[in-house]
Amino acid sequence: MFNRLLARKFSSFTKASLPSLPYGYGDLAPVISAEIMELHHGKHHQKYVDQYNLNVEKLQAALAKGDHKLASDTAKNVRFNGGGHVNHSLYWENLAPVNKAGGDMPSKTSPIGKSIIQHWGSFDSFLDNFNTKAEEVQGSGWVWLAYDPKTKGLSIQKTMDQNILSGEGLGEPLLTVDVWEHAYYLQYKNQKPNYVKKIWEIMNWKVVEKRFDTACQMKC
Ligand code: MN3
Repeated sequence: MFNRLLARKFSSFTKASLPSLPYGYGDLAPVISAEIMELHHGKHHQKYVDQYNLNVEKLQAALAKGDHKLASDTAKNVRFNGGGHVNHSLYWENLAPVNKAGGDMPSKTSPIGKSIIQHWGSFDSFLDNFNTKAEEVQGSGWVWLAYDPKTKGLSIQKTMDQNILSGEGLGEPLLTVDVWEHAYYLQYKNQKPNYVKKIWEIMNWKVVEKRFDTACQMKC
């Protein structure tokens, strides 16, 4: 009886679901084509969600059975697919169509604007440093503008595969760019630098500012 109750309690988890986008698949064109968006959100992100949910259930079953080898193997899949879901959700949210404030840079006197200028001297210098960091990602990964609550500092970071920023101890995410090939290859082929340069035209800085305010709890 107790075991059954425990199993029921343990197996109730809130499944991940694919977030709907605040814009249409074609609305980020010409920076990101509708074809890429449809595949990236509808197929790739959906698969991370499905595999995460499936592997959490497998992990629960393995733990209930006391199969620790299977639990350990399955936990890797939970981590990878859960990271894929979290990272893509952040990425969609920090993009916006050009006619909906996409690409509008923050004011130089806003908290995030001041902080960027303090760290990199100018917005252009920040963008150069970010684009260079994206080039340094060999294989699949993500590039981030990160906030470290301990030092109150901004930094540009990269994570590999679907590792999440805070999980790597690299701070809180303010902005992310997916640099897996599936994010750009259909349109930009092998020209990853062109994709990263263009993405600033659809960056939603309002969301970045909101994340910054939340991360530093207005003590910037
Ligand atoms: Mn992706």
